[in-house]
Amino acid sequence: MTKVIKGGTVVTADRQYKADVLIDGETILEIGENLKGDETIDASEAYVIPGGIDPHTHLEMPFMGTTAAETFESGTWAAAAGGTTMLIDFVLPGEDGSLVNAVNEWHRKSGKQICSDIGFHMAITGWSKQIWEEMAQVVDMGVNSFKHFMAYKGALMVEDDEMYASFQRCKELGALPMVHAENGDIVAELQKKYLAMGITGPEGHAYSRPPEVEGEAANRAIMIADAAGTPLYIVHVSCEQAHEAIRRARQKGMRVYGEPLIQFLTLDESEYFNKDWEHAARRVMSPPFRNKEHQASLWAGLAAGSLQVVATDHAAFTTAQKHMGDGDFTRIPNGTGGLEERLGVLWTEGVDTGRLTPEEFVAATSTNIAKILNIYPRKGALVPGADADIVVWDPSISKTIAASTQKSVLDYNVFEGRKVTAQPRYTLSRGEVIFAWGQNSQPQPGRGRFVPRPPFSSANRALSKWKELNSPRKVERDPMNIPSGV
Ligand code: DUC
Ligand code: ZN
Ligand code: ZN
Ligand code: ZN
Repeated sequence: MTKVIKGGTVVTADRQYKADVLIDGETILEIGENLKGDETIDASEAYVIPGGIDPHTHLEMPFMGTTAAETFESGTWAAAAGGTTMLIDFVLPGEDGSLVNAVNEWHRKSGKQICSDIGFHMAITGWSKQIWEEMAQVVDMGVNSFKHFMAYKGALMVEDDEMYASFQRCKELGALPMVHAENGDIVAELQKKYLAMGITGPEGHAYSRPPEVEGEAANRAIMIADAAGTPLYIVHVSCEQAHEAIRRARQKGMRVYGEPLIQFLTLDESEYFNKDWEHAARRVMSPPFRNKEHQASLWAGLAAGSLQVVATDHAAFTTAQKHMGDGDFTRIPNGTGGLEERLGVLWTEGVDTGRLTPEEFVAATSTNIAKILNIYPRKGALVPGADADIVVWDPSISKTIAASTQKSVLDYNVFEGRKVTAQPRYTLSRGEVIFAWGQNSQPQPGRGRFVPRPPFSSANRALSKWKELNSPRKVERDPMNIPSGV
């Protein structure tokens, strides 16, 4: 069975051109003029883009005494409705601390539910011989990225020596280290300080996590990555201080990647101040929203290429869950939604305003992260042989974002009332239409697949020591890197 997407303007990360896209089964067969297929999908007056990839979600994540409300089913449906055909979810180790068991648990939770394809990152929340060993198994299971929390002291936070050891292990295994960059010690001090001052509401969350705390951690993580000889991916970059660290590192030839969130680009810190408790608490996430100067820095970074990826950190807690933190901002579950809105809001605030070209939009929502996570060109590209994850992106469909019409299970939307100027006419996942504008049918849960991501070749691993690392000599396992058994 073939399908042809007809009459649209194909937009990739580097160009736009009029062409039809012929799909055979699950993959793209040909891109060219006057193509014919068994079935026709109309793309006239629309763009044809690679499906969005959201590299940062927390579906059904146990966190801060509760579990994120978005399920793999509702999350992948919401994603499809917004033009996102793949998401990468963060696996957190459970009580037993086993990474392998955690990956299996995420497969168990997600497998029957997912409506589109997914991948996993693994979180490193401590350090032991078992973790060191299991990291190799996790890479064999198709997970080639490990995230380190520099915040959440007493819970998820890792120390510098642990991070250094883990980064070296990543280097050996061809995996990409990632960090949540916030200085957890300073955050803990500031939380105590503001609570002691009687500031207990959500504004205390913003006060206790200033940009300096993020900038310090970003700089430290970059230096540790350089010492370990690995690239580094910094998740949820919210401020100029972290962006500056990334810019500087890249200028020196280091492979450091930065991921601003759609929320940080378009929502600012005024959401926390002089607002009712619920309004502010629904927007509590870490790092918090910043002021307009920081937003301008992030937009500039996307245009200049010093920031590469726009994600959501979709961690959806209902209003009832947010109320768990009544009377103490440190207990408000951290997280906001955005999976369904990411492309529409970025198009409206980025492309419509002239801040981004359509090609830069495609790069930031799909192509760049596919390259960074080693799934390109199977994902993130419109080329023959690639998975037919494709969106017919229609700049004549506008809508006003409202919780009442979203696919997400949340009972609110942080973008409520915002008008977006383009939406998917069709979303295809491996050749199947899983969303059509104006129709409300849900894609089949369980049709999605886990996409294993292979380890990187040594050329991709190198940072500033790239010449040394790039030599054909196989990297020896370094006995100094084996933890003494905590
Ligand atoms: N930040 C959040 O806001 N939620 C989930 C985890 C994180 O780092
Ligand atoms: Zn984080
Ligand atoms: Zn996150
Ligand atoms: Zn309450």
